[in-house]
Amino acid sequence: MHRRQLIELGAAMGALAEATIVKPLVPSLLTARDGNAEMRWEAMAGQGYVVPTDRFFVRNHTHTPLVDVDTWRLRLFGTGLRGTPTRDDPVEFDYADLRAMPAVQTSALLECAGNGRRFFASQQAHPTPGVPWGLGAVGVARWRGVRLSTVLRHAGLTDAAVDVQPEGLDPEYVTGGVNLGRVRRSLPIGKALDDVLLAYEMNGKALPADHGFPVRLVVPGWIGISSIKWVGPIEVSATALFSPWNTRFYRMFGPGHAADGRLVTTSVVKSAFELPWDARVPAGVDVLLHGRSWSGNGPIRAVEVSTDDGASWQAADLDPDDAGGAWQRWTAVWHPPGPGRWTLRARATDVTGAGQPDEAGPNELGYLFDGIVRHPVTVA
Ligand SMILES: Nc1nc2c(c(=O)[nH]1)N[C@H]1C(S)=C(S)[C@@H](COP(=O)(O)O)O[C@H]1N2
Ligand SMILES: [Mo]
Repeated sequence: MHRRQLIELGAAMGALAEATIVKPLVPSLLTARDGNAEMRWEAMAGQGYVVPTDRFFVRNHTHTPLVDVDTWRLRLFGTGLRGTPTRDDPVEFDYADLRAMPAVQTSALLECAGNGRRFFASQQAHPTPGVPWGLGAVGVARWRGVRLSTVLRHAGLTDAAVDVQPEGLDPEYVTGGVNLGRVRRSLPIGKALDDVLLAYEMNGKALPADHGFPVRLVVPGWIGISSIKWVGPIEVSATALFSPWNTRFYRMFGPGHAADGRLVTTSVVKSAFELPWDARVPAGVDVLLHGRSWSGNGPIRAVEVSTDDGASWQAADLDPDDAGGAWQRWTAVWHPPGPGRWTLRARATDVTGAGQPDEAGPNELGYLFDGIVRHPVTVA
């Protein structure tokens, strides 16, 4: 074998050994990014309300673990539970126990806090560390599972509980030579009892390995890190709980923020066209632009589109089926003035009146990009 072939073989084997995601990363559906995978927005063209599982984004701090459901247990412990069960002697539920509890189904949106991060660099000359997502680290799925509140009550929740901290069964996260332990992030008890799900199904099937099999949290409206995958232990505490995921990461740091940063909880307003980046559209015809907008604050009230560098804006037509939903599909007609390079813009306003500024608030770790994205299109 030639040296060159050997090198290629070695690289291929390395890629296999380092594969962090189980499902196939079909290039027309997903873009690989540093061991993570981003949905291609053009892969949503002609799709329904939910994102099919084959193109749902994946964000792994390490890699997808293969959890044995027969030995898997949810293990609840801490000072917020009756009798203060300990980590070594917790209240346990197995998979069948969860399946036997009242089930609920909901369509909820999941979005990485860093979705849109690359636009801090490309549009605002402010590059940050972290996965350089475009707009595809987001998706809506149909989740089925049991309410976290139901499980907490079965486990003996007391009035003293203030924080609930689920922990993943994926490998411990090591960064900069320091082992930060298992991925975990606390939720205040108010949110935990409100609308949080312990989901065991996604889009009508058992959770896939990459999305948290056997059980994950789904925390509607809150940034993706809240929705811990492969959950095993859950600490329920009468005092506040801290981890690097609420002290060091997922906080807004930098000018305009306190020295210890501001905790990120809910997602911001965003909009995306269901088009490839640098899409090519034929000249001389009207184009029906399709897109979706969403916000962690609640439903979208209005969407506007500009095709002339923001000089004028037209109201997009909102799909009435999505009113009050996890995201909002919309369309707008565009008459391209002629061949050449054009830039499309979309901006949405949510029920709270929050909109999308020309520039997102810069922050050191590149979270919560809510700026208007300039989407290049070539008419030829
Ligand atoms: N245990 C565990 N849970 C996790 C993560 C992880 O690496 N480990 N990543 C989080 C982040 S940052 C995001 S954005 C979402 C992504 O969920 P998905 O991969 O199902 O799209 O999962 C969250 N839950
Ligand atoms: Mo994330």
